[in-house]
Amino acid sequence: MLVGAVLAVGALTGCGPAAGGAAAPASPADASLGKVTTGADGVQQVTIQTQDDYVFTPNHFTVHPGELTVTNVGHELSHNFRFSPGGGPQAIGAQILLLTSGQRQTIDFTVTTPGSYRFECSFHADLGQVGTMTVSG
Ligand SMILES: [Cu+2]
Repeated sequence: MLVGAVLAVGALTGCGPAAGGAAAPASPADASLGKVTTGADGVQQVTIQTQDDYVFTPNHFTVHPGELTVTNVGHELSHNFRFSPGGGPQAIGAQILLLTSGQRQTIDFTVTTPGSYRFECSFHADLGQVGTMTVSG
């Protein structure tokens, strides 16, 4: 299957987390993770995953308002996904309340304000399970 255009969405420079010690996952198992695609209906979609190491892969992506799928490929841990309260220029209420092992869920969200939005697993945010979504203008 042909996958359509590769969006050259901005230069993803400066992706490094400001905080030290955020160990990157050993291998980007799936190259499609974090890649934004646009469906026939114009809705953008992006998929990230999490596992048993308290990390979202990737922990940064850039998107317009759209649809987000989060997959837990972990074997033991359950996670959730939400945009951190007060973590962006606009509140995003869409969230995944519980993501058990092997499960994937999709949320739809609409934002109109460009900027950076912090997301997290609220269970493990203290362990560094956080990330940033950039909404481009
Ligand atoms: Cu978690």
